[in-house]
Parts: sequence; structure tokens; C-alpha cells
Amino acid sequence: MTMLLRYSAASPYVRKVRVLAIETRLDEIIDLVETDAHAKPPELTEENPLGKVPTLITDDGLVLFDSPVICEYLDSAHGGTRMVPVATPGRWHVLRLQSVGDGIMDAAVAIVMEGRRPESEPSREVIERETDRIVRALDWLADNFEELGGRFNLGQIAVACALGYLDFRLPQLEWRSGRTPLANWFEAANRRDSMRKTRP
Ligand SMILES: N[C@@H](CCC(=O)N[C@@H](CS)C(=O)NCC(=O)O)C(=O)O
Repeated sequence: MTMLLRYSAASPYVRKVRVLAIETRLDEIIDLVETDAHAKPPELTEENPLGKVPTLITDDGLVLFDSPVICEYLDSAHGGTRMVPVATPGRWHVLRLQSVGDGIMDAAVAIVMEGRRPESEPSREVIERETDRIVRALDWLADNFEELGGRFNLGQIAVACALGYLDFRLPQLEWRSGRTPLANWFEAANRRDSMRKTRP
């Protein structure tokens, strides 16, 4: 059994998938194919109409996209402890935490894209709106710190990859400031093998 993952090293969504794969040892059967989604290569857009990475092709030839779907698929394909608990309400807490992490990524990517507009100034309104969203999400994590407890899971992976992306692309946000427990939690998560091996 082998799978193929279209990836880019800088993408936080790809990193989430790769961290989950390493944590569940599925990385051993996943071939990585570097793909520049922004260049819209036909091999990607033919497989995935959204033309984004991550895109996973399973050993049955099923093409999966959107990192939450890929992560759920991979989590169903290993024999170890689930990274998304099956039992509720734990399941909803982990999936919600993933949404917070993904939401920070979405907002951070939007800010980075604003800065790359070829012909016009970045929109202050967009940058302010997305920055406010990130700040609120960080404050939510700090106020709901217990959500980051327990065994490493998909929600924690998403948050760790989101915070790693803020360090990588938006260090000026200084997200650690006034959030020491969250910063300490990240330092520990960031030392995991899976996080080290997937640094952007
Ligand atoms: N919701 C998607 C987001 C994926 C995404 O936006 N990927 C970016 C790279 S960080 C991409 O492929 N962008 C290419 C484009 O927008 O054309 C997921 O969770 O997988």
C-alpha cells in the first residue's frame, strides 16, 4: 500500500497532514510530491478542481482534498490510537480545536496573500479584519487552555501548525506576548519528532 501526497513545505495545512502521518507512522507509506499549487499545474487541477495542496491520492486511486478530510481518512487507515476520538463529546472538542487552528491558518494565509498583490497596495481593511480574527482565536486558546490538554490529537496538531505558521510568516504579531502558558505548550509540542521533521 502506498499513497501519494501533493505538498508544499511552506503550507500549514500540508504540515498538519504530515504531522498526523508521522504520529501514526503512515508517513512510511506516503510518497511526497512537491507541487507548487499557485502555478496551477495541470496534474494538480485535473485531480483536484480546487487546485490546492494538500491533495492525497490513496492506494485505491481515490483523490482526497481539504486537510480535515485527508486527516480523517488517514486516521481511519492506521491501527493505533485515534488522533480524532470516535467517542463524543471528546470528538467535538478535538474537531472544534482543529477548526480554531485551521481558522488561524486561513486568516494568516489571507494576510500573506494581501502582501503579495502584484499591482496594488494591500488592503488595510482585510489585514485588520484577519489580524483581529487571529488575536481573538489566540485569546480563545489562552482562555480555554484545558482544550489543549490530554493526548496529542488532531486539534492540537492544527493549533501547533497554526502557531508555527505565525512564527514563520507573521512573527511581527508576537503571538506569545501575554500568553505564556500557550507559548510553553507550543514549545513542548514543537519538540515532537513530527513537528521537527516538518519545519517550514
Ligand atoms: N482548506 C484547505 C486549504 C488548503 C490551501 O489553501 N492550500 C494552499 C497552500 S497553503 C494552496 O494550495 N493554495 C493555492 C491556491 O490558492 O491557488 C485545506 O485545509 O486543505
